[in-house]
Amino acid sequence: MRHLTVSTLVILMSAAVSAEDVPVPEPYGTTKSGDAIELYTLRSSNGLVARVMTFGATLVELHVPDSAGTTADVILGFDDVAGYQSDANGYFGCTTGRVCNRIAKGQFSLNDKTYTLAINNDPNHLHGGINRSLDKVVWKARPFADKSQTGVTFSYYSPDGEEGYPGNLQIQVTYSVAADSNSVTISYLATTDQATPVNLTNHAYFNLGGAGSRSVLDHVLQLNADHYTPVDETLIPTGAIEAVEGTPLDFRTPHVIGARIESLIDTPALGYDHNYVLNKSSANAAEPAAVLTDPDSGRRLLIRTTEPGIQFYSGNFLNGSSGKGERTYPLRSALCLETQHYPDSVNQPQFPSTILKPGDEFRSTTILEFSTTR
Ligand SMILES: *[C@@H]1O[C@H](CO)[C@@H](O)[C@H](O)[C@H]1NC(C)=O
Ligand SMILES: *[C@@H]1O[C@H](CO)[C@@H](O)[C@H](O)[C@H]1NC(C)=O
Ligand SMILES: *[C@@H]1O[C@H](CO)[C@@H](O)[C@H](O)[C@H]1NC(C)=O
Ligand SMILES: CC(=O)N[C@H]1CO[C@H](CO)[C@@H](O)[C@@H]1O
Repeated sequence: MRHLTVSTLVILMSAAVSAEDVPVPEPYGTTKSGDAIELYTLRSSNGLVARVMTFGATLVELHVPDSAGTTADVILGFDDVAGYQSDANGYFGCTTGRVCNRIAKGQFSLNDKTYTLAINNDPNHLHGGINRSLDKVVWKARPFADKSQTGVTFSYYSPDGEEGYPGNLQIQVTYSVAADSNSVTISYLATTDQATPVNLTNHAYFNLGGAGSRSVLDHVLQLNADHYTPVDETLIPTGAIEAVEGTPLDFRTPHVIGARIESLIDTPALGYDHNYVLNKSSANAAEPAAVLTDPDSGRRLLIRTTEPGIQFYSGNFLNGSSGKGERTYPLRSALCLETQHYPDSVNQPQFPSTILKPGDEFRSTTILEFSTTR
């Protein structure tokens, strides 16, 4: 009987998600160049609330319940678009590309042509460039809702030569929240008319105790990775794939993040900032890549992805600048788990390819699944 009541309720609630629940745009400020930015709110019936905006197709807020049912916003960000255009923005929550992470010396060759990109992370190219990287452009939004989910599909047309990359690239990023879940799915689709490197990620900074909590060094992390890609002094992969076994990078079983970080502080990465090679049984399945737990609040995040790699970054450049609601973001008060192809793939023939060809589709999915430990 109780069962029947619950399922009837679920059916009623699902039926209640109709055209009127299609997320409506709210104003979120104006960019320096005068573009009006819109914010959309996606909700699940379990208390998860995600907010996304047209500037950079960015995940702005992500509220999830703790063990006691109290929600907190677990990602770093700002109160309006002006914050996202300020120097204090370390790619918070944005869509990163055309190619996330670094390309050595901002150069690559494709079909006998050499391409030169902006050097914005001396001596390398980082996260798609300077003025027109995907995190800094205004995307078109198409909100949607049906019985099972609500979401927004952002689209952007990047013309041939933008930020130095070849090909007219049509990109879509969809954020969706399943009606009766505590998860957010982020999926990407891109097509081109000339061969070009593409790999897109979301750059959310998490603190499961709530954005603005002092540290993530007490969070517990597990990564489904036996190997990583070691880097040189400019953080470019040497091309090797090495075992994590016997190093502070070994998160094959759960480890407290702060337990072994000391030995990495005097390295060029200043802490954790490493690409892990995910253990995959198949190239396309969205398999578990990482489990992050905050023992204090009991919040847990499971990340699944179709990507072959994940960058674990321990917030080594956060410096106490202020964000949402005047909270400050001190050193190592948040971390990123960026699902991706391996850095500098375009110059590393032995790494999985990131070249998208005309007629092919770039597709990639990452799922952020929240739960509690108690
Ligand atoms: C932190 O770094 C940002 C970006 O470099 C800079 O704009 C800001 O002033 C710094 N804040 C503090 C508190 O040092
Ligand atoms: C980026 O924009 C700034 C400010 O508008 C400009 O000074 C600079 O030349 C631009 N850089 C590139 C690489 O386009
Ligand atoms: C990865 O897969 C290998 C081979 O199946 C297995 O031996 C190893 O334990 C797996 N690693 C993790 C972290 O699960
Ligand atoms: C797993 C995945 O989606 N990776 C993509 C990275 O980019 C290349 C080129 O577009 C795709 O072929 C891969 O599928």
